[in-house]
Amino acid sequence: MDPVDLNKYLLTRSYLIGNSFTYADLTLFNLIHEKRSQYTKFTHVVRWLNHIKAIRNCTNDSLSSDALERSTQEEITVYNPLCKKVRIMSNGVTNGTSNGHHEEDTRSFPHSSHFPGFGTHAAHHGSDPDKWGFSPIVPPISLSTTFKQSAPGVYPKYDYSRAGNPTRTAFEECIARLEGGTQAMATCSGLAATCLIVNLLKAGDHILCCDDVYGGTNRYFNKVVARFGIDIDMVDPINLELFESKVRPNTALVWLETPTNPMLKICDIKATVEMVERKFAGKEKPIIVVDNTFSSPYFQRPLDFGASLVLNSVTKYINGHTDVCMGVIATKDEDLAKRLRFLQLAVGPAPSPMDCYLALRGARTLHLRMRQHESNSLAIAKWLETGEKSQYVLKVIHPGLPSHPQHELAKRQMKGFSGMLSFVIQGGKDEATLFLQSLKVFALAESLGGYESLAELPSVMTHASVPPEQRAAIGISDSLVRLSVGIEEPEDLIADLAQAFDVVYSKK
Ligand code: P1T
Repeated sequence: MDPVDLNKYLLTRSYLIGNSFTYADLTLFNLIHEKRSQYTKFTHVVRWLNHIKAIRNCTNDSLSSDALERSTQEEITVYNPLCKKVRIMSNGVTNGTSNGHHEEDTRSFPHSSHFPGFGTHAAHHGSDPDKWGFSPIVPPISLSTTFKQSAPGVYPKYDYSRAGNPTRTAFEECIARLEGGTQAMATCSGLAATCLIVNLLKAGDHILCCDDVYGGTNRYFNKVVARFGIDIDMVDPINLELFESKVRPNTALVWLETPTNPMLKICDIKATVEMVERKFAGKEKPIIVVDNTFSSPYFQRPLDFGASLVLNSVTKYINGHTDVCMGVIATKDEDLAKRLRFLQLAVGPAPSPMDCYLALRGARTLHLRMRQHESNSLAIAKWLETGEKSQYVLKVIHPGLPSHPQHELAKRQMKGFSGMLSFVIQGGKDEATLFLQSLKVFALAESLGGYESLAELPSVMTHASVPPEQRAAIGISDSLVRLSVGIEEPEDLIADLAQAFDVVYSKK
């Protein structure tokens, strides 16, 4: 292979196989190094490495190679499929020695250990230009509600857009990949996704749900689903023994939300899955659902821990621009996917193609936004906990803080933290209200996960429908403020919070 062909091969291959590099590529790369003088120039390899660096952390599922760091022109670090570090020097020597000795991966939590290839998959999945016939890089918005049939009941893929639509498929393919699933089903809101899942149940079934969930989920379960002969128990998921004790023989659905809204409790997904498997050994197991909305698939993949279904309110981080209301369910379980696809058609919570287009566009930058949400929210959480106004803050709840009671579990289960945090402000409802009204960069509004910072009072806004005694038991008091930290400059956000504290407490 001459140098030019080699370059072309590597670059073309990186695109053709979804920006993934196989072990074979790495071997080829090592071979090139060994035979460099005969086959190619070092500059070609450097160009290739720069290219990989641009799409770093791209791997395929099995024998994938290369999160790659190139520290200098002279020294290049490759992470091979076993996540061992191999250093390659410009003189062709591997790892400073000629025997290719491997070092342990020393990358530190958070960020640096995110799911391999996430950014590349987010940017490309669902968009294969060739599937449309005219090779657009961006999937078209397909508005047609119906599709021509060649004979009654004979059609290539779609017949009616409630059941499926090409733009929706593009979005679903992307999310299935990002969640580590094989299939995804999009809906017209996050709650519609919840509703679709509940439609898998029947009268006489039991739902075991964690006690702290989005207020709308609580309301739907207790005020709507309960009317159809389905019992619901809402239990603290941190107390696994208690949680286990509420499992019944007719438990058909175990519902976790993690981190929870708004108390940011961390449910142990793996431990819950193991408990359910133990209790239902040899019997039909309940469906285990994890609402991943507060984390997004960038930081947490519940299917990897054995959850049957993962749900996201796309309205939040996945779309990320506060202009689409949608939901999505992903799974690896083909039978559940089939049943949910039937329900998409039979129940009808279809998202619009326009929204699918926007949500896919949002998903393309999920990884970039999540990193900024994380660093901004951590900066704010630390400032609230120890900064100049910390005397006005009784408690800060952020899973990334060592003070969070489940910080260690959060680090095990998640690759990082989103922009969500809650804190208890000194005083009561009046102080909290004045604080929220005084914010200038943060908007006082429900919802979360958008590029812009939002603040709210769960007890009278997102969780107003939760009965007061339940709110009190969970800790949703009138002085619990929830922040959805956006991607603005962190110093501007901190200055905004500081001036709002001044407004409230200068009056004291
Ligand atoms: O709003 P919708 O797209 O229907 O998503 C419902 C939903 C589901 N799951 C979680 C964890 C959520 O937080 C939400 C919606 N939450 C808000 C609107 C909120 O401000 O908390």
